[in-house]
Amino acid sequence: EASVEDLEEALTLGHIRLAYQPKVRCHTGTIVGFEALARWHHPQLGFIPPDIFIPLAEDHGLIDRLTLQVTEQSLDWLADISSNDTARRVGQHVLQDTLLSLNISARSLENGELFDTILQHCRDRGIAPQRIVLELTETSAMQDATTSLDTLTRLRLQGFQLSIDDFGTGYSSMVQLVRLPFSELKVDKRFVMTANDSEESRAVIRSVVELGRSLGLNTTAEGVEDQETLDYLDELKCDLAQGYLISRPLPPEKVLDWFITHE
Ligand code: G
Ligand code: G
Ligand code: NA
Ligand code: MN
Repeated sequence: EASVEDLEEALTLGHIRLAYQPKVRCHTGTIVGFEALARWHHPQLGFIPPDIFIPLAEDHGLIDRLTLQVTEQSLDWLADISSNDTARRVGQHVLQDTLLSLNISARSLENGELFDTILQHCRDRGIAPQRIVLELTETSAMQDATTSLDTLTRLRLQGFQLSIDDFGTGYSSMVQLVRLPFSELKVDKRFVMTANDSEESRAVIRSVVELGRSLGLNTTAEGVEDQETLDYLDELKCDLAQGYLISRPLPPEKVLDWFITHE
């Protein structure tokens, strides 16, 4: 069991690393962006999953520190893969426009200063905030829609893109969805992973894609594990896909190899 002291130590020693999972267009397979996912390998305890340490960080006031570390690390990485140097190595410039998705805890939305810092980190690296997608889970985005509205509107005005993660598992009303300034809906992977076998899952996916289209939002399906599901999503005109079929979350040193093989 990892304790909060272990986590503090990991933050101090820089032991929280990142994996990057590609997001592609359903129809063409072209790369659109990467989602940064936090990883913690404890020297003695081994791999500790984010489902364990993210709630630990949230419950002990460490989440903003973690979010900042994740942000700085991934912005450094994004600047690196966006460089002319990298473009020369992979023979093209597409990576200069790729998006970076970051998972943001509901807790952190209460901290306006955190996002001023994140914006400054973008500026320091010459990265347009338009390339940064902040993912909030459906439940956290809708939790306190009136207070979130101010923060979210401000983030949107600063240029950040906003995404609702795990969509379909919470209880958003149409009114909330229309009012909050989101640019993307991510269909929860539990529906996508069961699409082949469950008519109910397919019904949920169809409705979310349709809803996204009506509201002018991008729809992304996460948890795409096989070609049949990807074909189905393409048929529905779902915009983007993410999942093991395309790629598992990759350590930074493997991303360029993946990209070269994939293109
Ligand atoms: O990487 P994995 O698929 O196991 O992620 C499990 C959960 O942890 C997901 O809900 C994911 O959103 C969350 N998660 C991963 N990295 C981060 C992070 O940097 N910040 C927050 N808040 N959540 C994260
Ligand atoms: O809550 P969030 O959407 O951020 O969670 C992302 C999590 O989903 C990550 O932990 C990632 O490892 C996992 N994931 C991504 N693609 C797939 C997939 O195709 N299948 C499964 N089972 N998990 C996936
Ligand atoms: Na996510
Ligand atoms: Mn999700």
